[in-house]
Amino acid sequence: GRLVVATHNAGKLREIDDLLGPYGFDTVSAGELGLPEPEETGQTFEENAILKARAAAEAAELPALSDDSGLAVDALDGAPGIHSARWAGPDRDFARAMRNLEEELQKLGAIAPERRTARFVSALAIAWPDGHVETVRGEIEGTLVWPPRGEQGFGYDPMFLPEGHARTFGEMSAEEKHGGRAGTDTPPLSHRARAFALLVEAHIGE
Ligand code: ITT
Repeated sequence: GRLVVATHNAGKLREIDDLLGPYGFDTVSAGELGLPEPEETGQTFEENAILKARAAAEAAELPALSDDSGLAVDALDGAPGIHSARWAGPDRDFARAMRNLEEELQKLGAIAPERRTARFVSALAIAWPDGHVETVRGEIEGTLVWPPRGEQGFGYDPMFLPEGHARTFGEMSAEEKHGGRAGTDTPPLSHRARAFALLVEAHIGE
C-alpha cells in the first residue's frame, strides 16, 4: 500500500527508500506532499519519531514512517544526541558540525580511540491515521576519527568508524553501510538498518 516517508532529510530518505525497496510499498515523501516539518519538542529519539510520524499520518491520511536519529558521544555525555541536526546550524553544514565536535573532543584531550567512542541511534516510528503508533530502535557502536574520511553517506558519516570495521561510514557504499538485508544471513550494520530489521520482524512482515 501507500506509505509516507516522513522526513525532509535527503540522505535519510535515500536510505529508507533503499531499505523499504523489497517490500513493495508505494512511497511518497513528506517533502513531495508539501507536509510541514513538525517542531521536535520530544526529549528522546522515540518521542520525536512519534511526533513526526503522527503529524504526517494525520495530514496525509496515510500510514507514515519516520526516523529520529543522531550521534551520541560518550565523552560528551551523549551529545549531540537528539540535537545532532541542530548542531549543523540552519544551513545544515556538517563539515562545521564535525569540526565543532572535534573541538569539543580536543578540549577534553580525547585523542586515544578509547576516549572517542560513540554510537549512532535510529528510532523509527510507524503511525496510522487513527493515531496508532509503533516504534523500534537500532544502534551501532564506533569511534570518531579525525580528519573525516570519505564522501559517501551524509551527516556525521565521515567521522564514524563502526566497531570491527576499517572504513568509516563515509567510505562505505550504501549497501555496505546497510549490511545484510532483513531476512538474509548477513546481519544489518547501520543503526537505521538494524532498526529497520526490527520493524520488519515486528510490524511489516513478509
Ligand atoms: P527529519 O527530521 O526531517 O527526518 P533531520 O535531519 O532533522 O530530518 P533528525 O532530527 O533525526 O533528522 O536529525 C538526525 C541527524 O543526525 C541528521 O541530520 C544527521 O546529521 C545525523 N545522523 C542520523 N543518522 C545518520 C547517519 O546514518 N549518518 C550520519 N549522520 C546521521
